[in-house]
Amino acid sequence: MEKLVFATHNKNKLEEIRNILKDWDVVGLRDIGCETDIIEDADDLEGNAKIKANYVTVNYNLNCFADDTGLEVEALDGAPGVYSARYAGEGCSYHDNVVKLLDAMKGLTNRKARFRTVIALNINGEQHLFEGIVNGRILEEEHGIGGFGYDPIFQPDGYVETFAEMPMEIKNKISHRGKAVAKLAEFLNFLTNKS
Ligand code: ITT
Repeated sequence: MEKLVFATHNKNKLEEIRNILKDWDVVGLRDIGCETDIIEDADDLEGNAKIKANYVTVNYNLNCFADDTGLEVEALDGAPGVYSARYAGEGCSYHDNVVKLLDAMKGLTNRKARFRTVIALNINGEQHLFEGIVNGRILEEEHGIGGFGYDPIFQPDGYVETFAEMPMEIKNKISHRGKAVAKLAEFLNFLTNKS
């Protein structure tokens, strides 16, 4: 199996993606001895995904991809967006972010939101971008204990459960990252079959 680095320290994301890219030996940053916390200081998701993928390509010369995800809430003009990880401040927990968002949305009737993922793939000296979006709404309280991040308050359109109440396989099928990774997988299959 060909090795492909997923430039993340996030174990949840690594596990989710290994479940999707079953034909590849997907390894995380720690697996290649990279403990660096890569600074994601771009002002959009595309920029941050490129920063992380380029870091691995430049320093380790390995085929690599990175993703960046944001939760974009319509009534908050797209916030927390690119700041989703540190919405409640540097070093905050997932739960701090959820509490801050519920607070910011108190009394708002427009609960529409979407998760958006951008993946940057650096392979064979080229860079390719893939995007995945899932639309849904932010509930008024937390439901479920699965998943991570904002999952307990995000209900995807067409479902009565939040992401935190669904089996990972269902979330992966319909989620922002699932859709972006499906595009990535299709492209990787195309490359494999070509060679
Ligand atoms: P890396 O940069 O190390 O990959 P991260 O935790 O910063 O990991 P992202 O930049 O992709 O992850 O995502 C930013 C935040 O958005 C993340 O910290 C979560 O709070 C939230 N998030 C991302 N994907 C999510 C998902 O599938 N479900 C719920 N929340 C998610």
